[in-house]
Amino acid sequence: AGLRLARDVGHSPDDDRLTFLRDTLAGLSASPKAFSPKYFYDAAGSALFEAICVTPEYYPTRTETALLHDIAPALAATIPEGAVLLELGSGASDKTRVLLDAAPQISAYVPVDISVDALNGAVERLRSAYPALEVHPVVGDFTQAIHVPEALAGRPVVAFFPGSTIGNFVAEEAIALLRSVRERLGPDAHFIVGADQVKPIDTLIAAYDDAEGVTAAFNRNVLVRINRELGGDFDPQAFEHRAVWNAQRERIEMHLVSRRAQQVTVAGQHFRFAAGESIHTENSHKFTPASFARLAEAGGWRVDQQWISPDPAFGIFALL
Ligand code: AVJ
Repeated sequence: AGLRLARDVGHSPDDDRLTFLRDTLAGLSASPKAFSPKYFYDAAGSALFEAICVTPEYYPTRTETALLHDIAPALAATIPEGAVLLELGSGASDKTRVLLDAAPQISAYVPVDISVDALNGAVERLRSAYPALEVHPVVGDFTQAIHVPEALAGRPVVAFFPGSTIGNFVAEEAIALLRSVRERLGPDAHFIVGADQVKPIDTLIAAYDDAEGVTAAFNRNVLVRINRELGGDFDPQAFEHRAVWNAQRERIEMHLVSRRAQQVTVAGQHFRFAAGESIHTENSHKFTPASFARLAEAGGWRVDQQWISPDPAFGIFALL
């Protein structure tokens, strides 16, 4: 309702569709086939992710939220007076409220998210709950769209990247993202990052393959989205949801595995699948305090403080 959303310069819904098309065709032409997890988050995918967060198996959201509550006073003490809180991949902005409640010195909030639907709902709710807070939403891919709006220039900046979304990136991409946050926000910026921790494999697998099949529906939804937005003819049920632990790379991988030999058409182009052939749809890297510190340092930051929850272990890292 009357909500104005900033877009990063040069980006329009048409550009977004073309980028999605180009990435999808490239992913289906690659070997092994792969998609970027950022395309999960259309309106239906964002809603399915919210549903995943309340399954009994998906511990990260409730664990991180509880940890945030526990450490809120300590975190708030690190946040400068008048700070701008800039959140990468803000989604429903539920965890943000814990910080906003604990740190009333935050003057402005800049949620950056690829899903306009998720942003709309979140911004409306935040504006009514925090009338004194300046809210400047930005629609865009946070790997490209990180900047403080002109109107807020000069205020101290605290970047916030909860949810272990950093785990979606391979090390090289995560380092590039950390570096770009540093470059764009300056040497005085703070960065609060949530990073899920390595733990027993059965706990990890269950979190990405819940009994009710919500994660399976979330995974298949990318095929539904391709059908609708790009003119595809995927039969989503002809693909099995699979979550596997890659021990060498310390990550959960999600795949969509073709149940049979089949051909799929997207935007007039044909792609063959062998029986058992997979599309790799997501990586969720898991960290230890040591592996996360190494990553942060490679990205131009150092860990100033860290908090790890009791099992299931989840980490929040304050970087400077
Ligand atoms: C939103 C990226 C943090 O990797 O755990 C949840 C997405 N994928 N279940 C994650 C997700 C499958 C989630 N992140």
